[in-house]
Amino acid sequence: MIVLPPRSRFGLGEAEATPEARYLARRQFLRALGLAGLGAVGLARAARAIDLPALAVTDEAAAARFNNFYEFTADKREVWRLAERLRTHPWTVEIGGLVAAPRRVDVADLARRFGREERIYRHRCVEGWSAVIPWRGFPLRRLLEWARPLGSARYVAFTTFLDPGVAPGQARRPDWPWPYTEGLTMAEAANELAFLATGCYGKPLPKSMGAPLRLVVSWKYGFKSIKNVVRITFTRTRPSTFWTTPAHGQYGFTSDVSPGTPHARWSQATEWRIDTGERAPTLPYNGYGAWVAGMYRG
Ligand SMILES: Nc1nc2c(c(=O)[nH]1)N[C@H]1C(S)=C(S)[C@@H](COP(=O)(O)O)O[C@H]1N2
Ligand SMILES: [Mo]
Repeated sequence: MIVLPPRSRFGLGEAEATPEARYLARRQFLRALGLAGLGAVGLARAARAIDLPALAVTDEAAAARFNNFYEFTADKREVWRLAERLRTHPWTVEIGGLVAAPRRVDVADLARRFGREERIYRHRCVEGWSAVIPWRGFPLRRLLEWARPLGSARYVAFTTFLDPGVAPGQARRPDWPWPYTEGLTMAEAANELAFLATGCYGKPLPKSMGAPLRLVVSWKYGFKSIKNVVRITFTRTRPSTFWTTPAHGQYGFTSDVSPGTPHARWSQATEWRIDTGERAPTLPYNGYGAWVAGMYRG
């Protein structure tokens, strides 16, 4: 039986935790993931900086002005203008479901707590366009360790804001399953690539790209990288997600980038860059197989 010290308002922070409490919390977390057996090896691997491929970054203005954010409009070149209406300060994120202690936390507090690093990732939309974005933020894994999901948690669900008064796309399509939701398995969420972005190009996120907090899962089609997160919930059963509801149908929960599996209406073999227009072959797992393919074997 593990006994942790009493919690502060936001629970036991990394900073104020004793090394021993931190160790125990981590053990508990690993056990919840079924990774306890990995022991020191797993921890060492997680701690090592990851050696991502060097990539030519997309032009910043192109990235901020060509977007999918259906809450506002289906017109990719108009999202940035409409998204300006959204108020993103202050911003609270609810963390709940199957966790030791549900919490509400200000997004600025998350950024302070988990620090920030830069990750340059490819982005591949299921529609066939791509970009390379220098994100700023922290690995989702850090938040998981802090939130301490219970052993019964098998999935993490993410939810975007709901406010049809501010978001014309939500008002125009009452038949769509708002709010936008997405989800990952616990193993996917704990993967070293899974990232929560608070910024990009060395600055806070523009609203068009999901300010103030956005998931980035670079090995999956872009729609999994949910913008503007208001809630993170740990669940036992697989959460329903925006594009897999009956209204949309065609994409599955996993949706890893897979050039050999065509969409019902187009090939996924190639992609075009939103800044240069260049066409290139699409890579399995969007080029991140070395980090993630192991999760899907067997
Ligand atoms: N809340 C929300 N998140 C979202 C979307 C959306 O419409 N709403 N679109 C998704 C899709 S389809 C893609 S390709 C990416 C686009 O991210 P970008 O505009 O920053 O390139 O965001 C994803 N996250
Ligand atoms: Mo997309």
